[in-house]
Amino acid sequence: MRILFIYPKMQLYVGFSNMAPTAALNLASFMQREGHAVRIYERNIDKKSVLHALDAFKPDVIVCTLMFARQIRDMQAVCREVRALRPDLPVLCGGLMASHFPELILKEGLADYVGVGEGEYTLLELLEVVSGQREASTVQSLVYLDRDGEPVHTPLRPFADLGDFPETDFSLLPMDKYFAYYPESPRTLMVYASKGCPCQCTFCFNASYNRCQYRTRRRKTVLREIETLVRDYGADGFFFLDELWGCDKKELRAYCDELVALSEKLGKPIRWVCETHIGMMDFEDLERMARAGCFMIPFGVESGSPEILARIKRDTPLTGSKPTQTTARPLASTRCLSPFLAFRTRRRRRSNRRYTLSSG
Ligand code: B12
Ligand code: SF4
Repeated sequence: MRILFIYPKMQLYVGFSNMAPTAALNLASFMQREGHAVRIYERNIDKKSVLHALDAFKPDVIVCTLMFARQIRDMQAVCREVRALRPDLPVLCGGLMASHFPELILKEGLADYVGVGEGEYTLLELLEVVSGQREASTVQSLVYLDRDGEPVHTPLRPFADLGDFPETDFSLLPMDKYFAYYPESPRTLMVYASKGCPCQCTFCFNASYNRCQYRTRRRKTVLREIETLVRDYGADGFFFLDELWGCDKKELRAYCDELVALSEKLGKPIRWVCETHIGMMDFEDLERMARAGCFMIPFGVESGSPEILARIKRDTPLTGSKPTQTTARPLASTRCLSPFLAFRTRRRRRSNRRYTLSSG
């Protein structure tokens, strides 16, 4: 089938640069490997109308990725246009935001089906539904409206092995439009090595979206992607999108060693940023990461108060020496940033601040 992926406008705040829609890009790469023709109509970059996208590609189906609430307005506009121009085209939707509010999308008439969570196998099966070869009720992780307009939720599917997914095909997007600027690496692009996190912080999407499962991609695939982005697209830095980079210590060490080797092979430094859990890293890890090119680690501290941390289930035991701004600083200028202090109560504010300052 011919699949037109639509990524609605992000309406980013001033200061955010455009970033590649990794979710749509990975899904499109997978569907391409499965033999479908794909194109991504990226509304943050492509200023042409949807009519142009429909005429140029002549899709059989529309797949819309909705990651954030701020994309809904644009999705409404673009879906209305698609419905008016090509009422015959099925519209399928997925992504983080759609996964959390599928009924809203369906009742607004924005899509015919909503896939919940990771889309690769759900979308593959959904294509059989829209081509009349399969009943929607047999597709896991799907939400749709029955004849009476009542939502039907099928059971969630088990997680796939990320090793079965193909290498990302970056040629599907104009990657040079997505460089993020850091003084250490002015041409930074995004990659990911794993999905999910074993922790269950109450405020985080991880428990519902990833069901607290941590899964890794094949290291070789990720490193090949990094090599392609440096060699063919001129990237000099990477932001790992993983929820919890380095959760598997063996992988952490292997990545660091292989990034050093890759940087020697390419003859240029590879700088990178990752996000992780403050309780997981010890000095040795940080040193290794800094040597391998890591220059920034935005940690979420949330609160310094043990009581609040317990209440939000953010009290995973801290091991090793606590890495903080102070301990990380001497490591080849690695920055440990963003002590996100999201949880404060008026009564506890003073003790919270005291704990936070003493632990940071
Ligand atoms: C990259 C990223 C960004 C980038 C987005 C760039 C872009 N163009 O997409 C930037 C920096 C702009 C960003 C901004 C924000 N972000 Co952000 N971001 C992420 C991050 C790190 C990665 C998302 C990603 O691409 N994952 C990789 C892809 C491959 O995984 P995936 O999403 O599961 O992909 C699958 C599904 O999307 C599905 N799918 C997609 N389309 C379809 C279609 C169909 C039909 C089907 C079946 C399936 C399907 O299939 C995909 C492939 O498997 C996540 C955390 C994370 N690690 O996921 C946070 C995250 C999504 N962000 C978050 C937040 C809060 C924000 C901000 C609101 C922060 C802020 N306060 O400003 C802003 C919002 C910006 C806006 N305008 O609305 C939260 C959302 C929380 C929630 N409950 O929804 C997250 C989860 C981080 C967190 N732990 O809190 N973010
Ligand atoms: S450690 Fe981070 S990614 Fe994991 S559940 Fe907590 S906030 Fe979410």
